[in-house]
Amino acid sequence: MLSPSQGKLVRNGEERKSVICIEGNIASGKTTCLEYFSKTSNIEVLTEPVSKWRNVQGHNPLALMYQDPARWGLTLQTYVQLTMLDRHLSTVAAPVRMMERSLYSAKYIFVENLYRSGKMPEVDFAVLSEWFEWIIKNIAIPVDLIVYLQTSPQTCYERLKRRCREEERVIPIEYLESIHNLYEDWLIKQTSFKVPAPVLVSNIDCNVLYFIS
Ligand code: DCP
Repeated sequence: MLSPSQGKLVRNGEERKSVICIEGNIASGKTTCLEYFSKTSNIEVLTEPVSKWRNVQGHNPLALMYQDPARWGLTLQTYVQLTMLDRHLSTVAAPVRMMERSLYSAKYIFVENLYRSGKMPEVDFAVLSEWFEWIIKNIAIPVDLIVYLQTSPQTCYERLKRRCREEERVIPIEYLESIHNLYEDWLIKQTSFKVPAPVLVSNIDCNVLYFIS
C-alpha cells in the first residue's frame, strides 16, 4: 500500500522506500525529467551511469559498441548490467527513489535489440541472458512504478543530433525506431517480457498522460 504523503510502501507490515524507474528511448528527455525532480525534497534521483560506460579504467565501451556492436556489444552490456545492478542495490536515502532506466530495460530493450538485429552472437546473448536470469531469481530488484516517456523516434533523433554526443554520431533513425518498438511491445502492448510494475505513460509529442496497471 502506498502512502501518498510520504511515498512509503508497506508490505507485510514492513515499511520500505518506493522506487520509480524512468524509461524511454535514447534522448527522450529522461535526464531533463530527473533534473526537475532532483530539486524536490524527499526524492532521491539516480541518473544512468553513462559516464562510467564512457570511461572504465580509461576505456570507452560505449564508443566501442557503436563502432563494432558484434565485437563489443557483450562488453558494454555486461558492464551496463553490473552498473545498473549496483544502482538498484545502493542504499536508498530518501522516501522515494527515481532512477533512469533499469536492469530490466538494459536486458529487454538494449540486449534484445542487439541480438534481434543480428549484431550480437548467439553465445554472447546466452551468457548475458543467464546472468540476467540469475540476478532476478536470486536478488530482489524492487520497482514500484515505471514512468514511460513515450516519444516518437523522429523527435528523439532530432534531439540526439542537437546534443551531439560524440559516440552517438553514428546512430541512424532506424536504431531509434527499433528501440521504440521494443519499448512499445514491452510497456504498452505488454506482449514481450514481464512488466515488473504498473506503467505511467507520458506521451511527450501529444501531451497525454495515462496509466496502465
Ligand atoms: N545505452 C546502451 N545500452 C544500454 C543503455 C544505454 O547502449 N543498456 C546507450 C544508449 C545511449 C547511451 O547509452 O547512447 C545513453 O543512454 P540514453 O541516451 O538513454 O541516456 P540519456 O541520459 O542521454 O537519455 P535522455 O536524453 O533521455 O536523458
